[in-house]
Amino acid sequence: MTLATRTEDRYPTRIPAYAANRPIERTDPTVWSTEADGPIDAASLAGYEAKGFSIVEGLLSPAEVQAYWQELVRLCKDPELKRDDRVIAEKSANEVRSIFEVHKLSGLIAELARDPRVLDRARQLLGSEVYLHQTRVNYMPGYQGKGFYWHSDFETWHAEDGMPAPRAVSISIALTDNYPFNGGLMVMPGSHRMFLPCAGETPDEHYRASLREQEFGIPKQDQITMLAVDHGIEQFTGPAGSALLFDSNLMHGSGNNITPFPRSNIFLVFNSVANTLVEPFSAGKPRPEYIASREFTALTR
Ligand code: 6CS
Ligand code: FE
Repeated sequence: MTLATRTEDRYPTRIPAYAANRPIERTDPTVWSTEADGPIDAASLAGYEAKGFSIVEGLLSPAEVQAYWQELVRLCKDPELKRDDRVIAEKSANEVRSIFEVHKLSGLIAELARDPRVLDRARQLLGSEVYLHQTRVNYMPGYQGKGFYWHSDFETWHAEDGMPAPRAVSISIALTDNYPFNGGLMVMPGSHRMFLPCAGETPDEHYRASLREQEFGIPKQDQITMLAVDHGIEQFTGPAGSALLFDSNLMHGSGNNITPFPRSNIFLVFNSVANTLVEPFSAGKPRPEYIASREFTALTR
């Protein structure tokens, strides 16, 4: 590969420990367009710019929640799917943890990604046409649901999928009530403006372990402490049907769920068509396309 084609790496990560101890100031905008370009009003845009996330209460109606919940149950019980690589089981139990590329397994979810309430918000935040980088359903079942340690999604998508800049947004739609006690997502407001390089080299086929329990691409504790002290921690709680929109570089994590109440959501990740994947910035091979799509055609209604 000649130097000319190598995309400049403004967010180096998975580097030796001595070098991975200084946060990098984000050099990209968070919100890429204005109130005139979509359904999000100026105040909510300003909130998203400042905090790196925004909550939409009642994005889905109770009837829609019921329909998508049925879809999750159908997918979860599908015997064919059980052996599919896109189904990730919990580490400690034979329970479904996540199903990836769910927009290809469910026409209903494919439609949801094109719904103006979802698609127009993603376009407005990213200031361009968008495509689906990744979709999944997380079950976070009762009693056995294991959480996700603190991480930035963009750190992984940059290192392992070749995503050049943090110009992507995740939309997490709650299909069950999110309580503080059943593994609700925790976020550090404003942390999206700092990129924390992580130490260590990406192991081959890292995704086979990381999607169950991530060990590489997580920041050192003193860096997490610094962010938590500077920004605090907020938790996404709310009734089924609410949605959390969050920046790809927002520091987030969730606890285990030992309650009887599942914390299930649909997770749609939109990337800008101006930010399409190149070679991984810090991994040997790109991850499979069901985790990081390389179909860059813009989504239309
Ligand atoms: O590696 C990934 O792409 C996934 N891992 C986590 C913990 N969150 C984002 C994403 O779904
Ligand atoms: Fe994540």
